Amino acid sequence: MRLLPVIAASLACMAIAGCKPAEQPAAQTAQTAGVSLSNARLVLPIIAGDPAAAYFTASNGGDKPSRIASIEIAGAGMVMMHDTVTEGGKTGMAMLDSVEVPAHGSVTFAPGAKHVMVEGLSEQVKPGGKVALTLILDDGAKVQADLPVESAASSQ
Ligand SMILES: [Cu+2]
Repeated sequence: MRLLPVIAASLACMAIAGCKPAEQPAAQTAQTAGVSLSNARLVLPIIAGDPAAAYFTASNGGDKPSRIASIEIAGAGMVMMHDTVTEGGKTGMAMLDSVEVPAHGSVTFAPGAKHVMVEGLSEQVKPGGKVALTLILDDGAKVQADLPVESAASSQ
């Protein structure tokens, strides 16, 4: 896992080389997944044009671990999974190619921890609205949720 430097108190990372979305596996027919989403929300940036962030808890009710291979968000240009990592007193972000959701367990994406970074979001996405998020699991299954859209101020 590579540590990316934090840029000036913002979560912006578009300038960092290597900050590219993971290759997406070929989509298969949607199937019943043991993974469900809760507490999902999209938080808009304080400064227009900065990346937005999506947070949620993914729970796996199944007997086998599942793995989030990629995430799609309607109206977004680029969606990446990041972790927040502190190393040698410096905090940075690390790209996550995939994230495991343990069997009978959950994984949480939250501020200051794992998060979903969203760039190039449509200007149509406004606080109080909803935006569709799709988790794509490594077996091709998809999990969808409508995320309420919050302004950065209301989520502090
Ligand atoms: Cu990030």
